Amino acid sequence: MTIQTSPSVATPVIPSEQAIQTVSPVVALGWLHTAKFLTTAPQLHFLPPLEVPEFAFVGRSNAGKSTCINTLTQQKQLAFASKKPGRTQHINLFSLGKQGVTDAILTDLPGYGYAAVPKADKIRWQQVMANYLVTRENLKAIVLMCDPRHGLTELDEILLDIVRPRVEEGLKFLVILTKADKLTRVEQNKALSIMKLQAGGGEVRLFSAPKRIGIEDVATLLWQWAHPAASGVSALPTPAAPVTTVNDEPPEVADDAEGTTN
Ligand SMILES: Nc1nc2c(ncn2[C@@H]2O[C@H](COP(=O)(O)OP(=O)(O)OP(=O)(O)O)[C@@H](O)[C@H]2O)c(=O)[nH]1
Ligand SMILES: [Mg+2]
Repeated sequence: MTIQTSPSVATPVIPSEQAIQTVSPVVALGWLHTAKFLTTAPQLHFLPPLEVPEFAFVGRSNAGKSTCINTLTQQKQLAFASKKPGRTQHINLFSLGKQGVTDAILTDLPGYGYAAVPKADKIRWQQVMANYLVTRENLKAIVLMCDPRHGLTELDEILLDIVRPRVEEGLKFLVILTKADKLTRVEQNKALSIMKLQAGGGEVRLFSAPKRIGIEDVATLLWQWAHPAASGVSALPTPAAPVTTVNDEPPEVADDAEGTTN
């Protein structure tokens, strides 16, 4: 599979350093708990243009994206999590904000790499996702969910190539190593060290929904990214040119199903 992007036409804008606001995990989790379903769309152009920071949860099918959103928001069934890979099939937006004032968005994206999806659907979806990641103007951060037992897959690497120009321009990047409960402490530390090397300066966190590992840490990070200290600089990095061609209680957490391939 090859994914080509047209050359960037946007002038790179390097945001100046923004002071990091400190926040207690309780406040960050309280903020995430305000999450409400906003809308769902099969394609990018059906999404409403928004101005608040948006956090996109991406990754291999079955990696745990929907479960992570449910865990962070402490809502059992906000995002549709399932043992069967491929259950999230639309772009689903959830709004966050106290007193009914939306100040950020969580986006649950369909996973990739599920072998049973017909090839035409895979290609269509890859195009939708690439366009979303490259052109969504209010995208503030990419949260890449990765099962450390599998590491980065070929499709994860392609995704990283697609978003690299935007990350270089200031888009935040977080790798969440999911299902950390499946690893021993030694394996967790090893996975963390390896991913820190691969993440190229992005943040990396261990996470487990049933063992509640990493929840406060990830919640705090997302809150900080959504609320950079006022500095007169836009919180949102500049999007690049669109992709032109594509070929080719805590929520209940069941043990994960397999069935995905690259
Ligand atoms: N042991 C364990 N299982 C998890 C964890 N997170 C998710 N799972 C399980 O992994 C499976 C897939 O979870 P989902 O959240 O639906 O995964 P997804 O990435 O949204 O999958 P798609 O929508 O297909 O892309 C489910 O059976 C979850 O219960 C975790 O932290 N630990
Ligand atoms: Mg899902």
